[in-house]
Order: sequence, then structure tokens, then C-alpha cells
Amino acid sequence: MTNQLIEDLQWRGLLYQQTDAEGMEKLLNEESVSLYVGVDPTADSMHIGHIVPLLTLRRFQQAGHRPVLLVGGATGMIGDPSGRSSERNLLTTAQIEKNVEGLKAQMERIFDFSEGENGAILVNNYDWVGEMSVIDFLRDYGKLVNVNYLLAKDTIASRLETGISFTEFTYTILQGLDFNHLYDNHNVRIQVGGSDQWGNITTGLEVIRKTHDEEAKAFGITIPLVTKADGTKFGKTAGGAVWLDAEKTSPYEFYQFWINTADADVVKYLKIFTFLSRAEIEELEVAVQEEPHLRKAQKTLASEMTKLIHGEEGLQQAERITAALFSGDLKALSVDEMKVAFAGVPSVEIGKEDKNIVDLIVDAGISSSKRQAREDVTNGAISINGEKITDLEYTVDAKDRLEDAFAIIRRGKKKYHMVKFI
Ligand code: 545
Repeated sequence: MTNQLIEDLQWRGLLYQQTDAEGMEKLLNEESVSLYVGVDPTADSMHIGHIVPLLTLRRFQQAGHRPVLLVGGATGMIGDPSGRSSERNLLTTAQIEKNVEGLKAQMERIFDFSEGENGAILVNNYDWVGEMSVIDFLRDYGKLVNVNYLLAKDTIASRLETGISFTEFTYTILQGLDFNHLYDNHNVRIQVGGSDQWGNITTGLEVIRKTHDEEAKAFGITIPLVTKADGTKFGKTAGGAVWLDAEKTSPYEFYQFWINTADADVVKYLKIFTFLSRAEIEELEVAVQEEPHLRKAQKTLASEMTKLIHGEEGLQQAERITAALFSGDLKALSVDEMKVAFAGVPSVEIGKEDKNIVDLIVDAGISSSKRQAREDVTNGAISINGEKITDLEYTVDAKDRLEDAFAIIRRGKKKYHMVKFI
């Protein structure tokens, strides 16, 4: 017996470990199920490495199943030791509350919560763990799980040498009781997570097994870590992680990240991250082979991802900035777009007084000498905010200071500088 969804997930390379592949396939063929992914509020934003399990849940949703999204208001207060070689610092309650709000907003972008029958739902484990007493925890759950069983988990075993607190040691039982709670209250049958979550997912199955009769059937799957063909870490740029939060990673930078995907990786990422069909992706795969210089696959990947996370508006902004930088026509950009576009270019601070153009570019270190600066201006190599300046007597003043604070000066074809007036 086969299942179309499973076949698609396999083709996309989204299945890593499965607790009972056959059993799950059978279940999916028989009924519409609910399934869940949990995210701990350890930060106020996810980055692109975090979303693969969520996108996978959306694929289940498209096949008629119900996604349950859990934010770990309780587990976030404890800290998951999975995949970490040292103890976490505890976060304050205020920080966690702020993070929960940030994460909820991001999940709401990715999922449709209004779809009736299999609309996504959002839950917070603080609602059932927050008020639980120590006595209840130890009697109802601690008692079900043997210490030997816990010590054998990779994430705990690997920490025995360097040390793991009782708090983090206990974490997996909390995640286990969540699965049990969702099984009982939301009919959740499957938990999905990254490969680091295998130990926690199987603890959940252990708890479910011990609190129910043999009829109870629940499953776990993990998703492989996204890798890059050149062996470097996926999802990092010179500026750090690629965040979903537009304040941390602008839609333009986000778009640029995907557009810069190597030919060797782009088809894999189209499969993992986009909702394009197999036929569409296979067509782009041919394009990578036959006309790689057109970067059709990268452009599609970048626009699909930017649209998904930042909406049509974010995509348009990213495309406008990309085009303006390519053509050099900065006048097509709004002041806000200029700020985004040049967030990463070298900047210099300079006094706010009116200044001759030649003096300015020398003082700002844009041209190496006065003689060079004069030559640059007369040759038409210098422009301010997209306006070419060829007059040696030109005065840079208030009209050139965007928001009375900065100007973008270009020397030559592609060298941009941000001059900040202070
Ligand atoms: C808590 C309670 C549950 C079920 C799951 C959890 C969370 C889980 C965990 N997951 C990771 C995570 O990272 C923080 C995100 C920063 C905003 O820690 N114990 O919350 C990541 N997860 C997504 C994937 C992951 C995992 O959110 O599963 O593997 C990353 O790809 O590390 O009942």
C-alpha cells in the first residue's frame, strides 16, 4: 500500500527517521489525522533552519490533515538539552512571553488557521504544564520513565561527561507528556521534528504507550538537517543567521540569500522549502543543467520563499531593491528602501556642515586623494543618491541628506558608501 503524501515527502528528501513507517502509512491512508511540531520560545524569531518541520506540516495540511502548532511556554522555561554541548541559561518569564508572541505571529504567516475541518491550531504547553504540581509531575509522569531509559538517550548520554543539570535531564519527560496530552485532547497521532528531536519524540511514544492500552497508536518522524554541497553550514550569511523577522533580516537580504544558492543545492532546496509541484521543480532542474547562467531556479526559489515569509509586498520590495542596485538607478527607491538596500555597505561618519563634493569624498575616504577626487568627479564616476555629480563646485547640503542623516555615494560602477552626517 502506498500513500501519495509519503511518496512526495520521500521525493523531497524530507523523511529521516520514522518510528514505524508502515504503521504511519496505513494510518494516513485510513484517516485524516492531527499532527504536531513544537517550538520553544528561546528567541523572538525563528530562522530558516527552524521552519522545515513547519513547512512539512503544511504539506500534511494540504493533504487533508490537521497541523497542531505548539509553542513551548513551559518547556522554554526549562531548556532542551538536545543538540547542545552545554547547559542553557534560564530565560526570564518576561523574555519568554515576548518570544511566544513573536513566534505565534510567524506561525500565523505560514499556516492557514481558518480552513475549517483541517485548519491549523495553536497551543501553548504552559496551559497544561504551568500549573501542574511537582507531586503530580513526579507521580503521573516521572514514574513512567526509567532513569536507564533516559541515560541511553543521545542528548543526555553525550552530556554525562561535561555535566547536565537535573532540570535539563527532565526536559524530555515534559515534551513526552505534551505528546500524551495532545494525543488525549486533540487526537494528535504524529509528532514531527528535526533530527535533534528524535529522543524527545520517542519519550512521548513511551509515555503514550504506558498510559494507554495497546490500541493506542502514535508515530514520530524526523526531518534531516539541511546541508550544503560545499560542506559549509546551511542558513548562515556573513551577517549571521537568516531570520524570518524582517527587522533582523530584511526581505531584501532574505531574497538575496536564496538567490545566491549554488547550482548544486538549488533543486534540493526547491524540494524542501517550496510548494511547487514535482513537475515544476523537474522543469527547473532541466533549466539548471541547460541554462545555468539564467539562474531561473534560484530566482524562483527566492521569490517563492520571500512571498511565503514576507508576503507579496516584501517580495516586491526585494525585487525593486535588487533591480535598482543592478541598474544603479537609486532614484527608483524610497528612503526606507535605500536604508535596507545599503544596510551592509561600508559607512563613514562626517560632520553635518555643507561641503564641496571633492572635499567630501576625500574626507569620507571614498577617493584616495584630492587629485583623484577631482578626476572621479569630472569623469562622471561619482553619484549621490543616484544623481551623477560632474560639477567640481557642487555643494553637498541639506537637499542631499536623506532624512537629514545620510547619503549614498557611489564611485564607479558598483562601489557604494553610506555617508552618515552627524
Ligand atoms: C517543545 C515541546 C514539545 C515539542 C517540541 C518542543 C520544542 C523542542 C525544540 N525544538 C527546537 C526549537 O528551537 C528553538 C527555535 C527558536 C525560536 O527545542 N524541544 O524549539 C527546533 N524546532 C524545530 C525543529 C528543530 C528543533 O523548533 O524540530 O529540529 C530545528 O529544525 O531544533 O512538546
